[in-house]
Amino acid sequence: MKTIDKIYINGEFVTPKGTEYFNLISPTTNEKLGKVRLGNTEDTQNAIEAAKNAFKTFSKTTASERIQHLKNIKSSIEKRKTDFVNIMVEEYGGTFQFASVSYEYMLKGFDSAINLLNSYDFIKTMGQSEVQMTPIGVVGIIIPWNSSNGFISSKLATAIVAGCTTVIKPSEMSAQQTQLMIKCLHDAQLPKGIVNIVNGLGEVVGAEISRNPDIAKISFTGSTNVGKIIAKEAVNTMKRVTLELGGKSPNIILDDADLSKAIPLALGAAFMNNGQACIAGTRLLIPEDRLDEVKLLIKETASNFIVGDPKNPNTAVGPMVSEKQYNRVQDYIQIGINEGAEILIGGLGKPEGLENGNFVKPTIFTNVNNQMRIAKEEIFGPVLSIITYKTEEEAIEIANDTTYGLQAYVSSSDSKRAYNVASQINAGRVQVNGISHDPMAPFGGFKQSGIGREFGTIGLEAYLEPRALIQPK
Ligand code: TXE
Repeated sequence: MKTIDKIYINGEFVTPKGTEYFNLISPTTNEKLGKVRLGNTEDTQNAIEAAKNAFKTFSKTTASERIQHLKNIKSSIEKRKTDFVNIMVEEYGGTFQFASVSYEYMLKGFDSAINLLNSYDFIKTMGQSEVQMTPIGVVGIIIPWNSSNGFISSKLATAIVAGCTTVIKPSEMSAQQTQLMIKCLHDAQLPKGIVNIVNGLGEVVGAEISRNPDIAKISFTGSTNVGKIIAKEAVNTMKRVTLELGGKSPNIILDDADLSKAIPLALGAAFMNNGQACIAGTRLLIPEDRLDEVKLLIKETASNFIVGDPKNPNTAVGPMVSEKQYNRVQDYIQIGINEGAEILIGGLGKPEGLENGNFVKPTIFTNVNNQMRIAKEEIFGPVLSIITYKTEEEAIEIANDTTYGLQAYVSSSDSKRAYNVASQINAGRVQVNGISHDPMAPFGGFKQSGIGREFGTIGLEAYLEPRALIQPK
């Protein structure tokens, strides 16, 4: 049983002033793994103070100094691959496969950050003026549980590229993963105060970050509801916000697509990260006259999917992060049934032999229309809705008929045609004939999927403030 009773402020492990604990529960067995002591408002203020002081010097560091810090963090993370993967599997229930890929992405993220520092022009000429891209200040980073260390590392790396200092609030449910990351950052011997991490509740630590005038910008990933709360609070002190929120991503399979490729991809997109992914492809748009073929192929493909112990390297879908999340997904499956959708695979309840954990049967609904709640709302579990269409125009219309716009998927045998369709979808990223991650491409959403972008040059500029120096000719 582990007790995590330290937070990280000004380069030191300190005991929080907050005295409450949060229990860490295994998603796989529902046994208690340990507990974490939660920071309070005063802890958050101390962290912000440390970041504010550190900013005075860190904002003036050179590109080569920042590159060295990024290299040090990367090498420290490289020494602990097994721990990163195992703790993610144990604490969060991410599959071994997913945890391994996430770990590799983390490392690649540092390479991209170093490339960015080598290539980005912090002083530009615009018109007849010199435009200096200056670090914005202390950045508050508020993140969820579904890829905790991935979010910490990518947002922190961008902050370091920009010359910003940080106060990070991860989810209380990710305390062991956070602790491991803190050890790596500490071993990397970063200058004191450039990274401060406070475990705690959203309404306490997150709320203080949102309201404190010494935070210049917030980078948030999480639910659309909490994103709105943060944005409302942030406006009081004119903090900049980058919000990466929910999604209900459409996956359009065009009538000429090779289904033997498109269907496994569709299931991969729907069930990635146990379905707990903002970019999950949760609405599968199928040409009406290929529905029977699709159903057959889905049943065949899904029958090979292993649901179960996330430690097993062959497992495709592990448990939901918490009992609360399990119940939420069950509620949505019931809603789908009540709305008249038909279950192609899966359904209510736990898979046989997995009654102890928060396991959901991966569920695919047919006979869904785009106005049903299961097609409109983010479920955040392995639940996929199949919607049929008659024409390409109708497919695009259905894809765009959503309040979200984070990601979309298009499959076609003709990549020019796929690009043409992709160009008409209102989403921040469209994956064409596959799924990949490009850490230099902007990531973020149209509409209620958020504000702003992370990654690459566009993501970096959200951590910078332009200052134009102008003098009369
Ligand atoms: O997310 P929250 P939750 C969606 C998904 C899921 C639902 C609820 O649909 O079922 O959200 O998950 C902090 N001020 N996503 O409740 O609440 C909180 O402590 C400041 C989508 O876990 O959005 C955590 O650190 N901060 C998503 C972070 O916000 C506050 C990923 C995210 O938690 C706060 C996760 C407040 N008032 C869930 N309240 C995605 N897009 O990837 C909470 N927080």
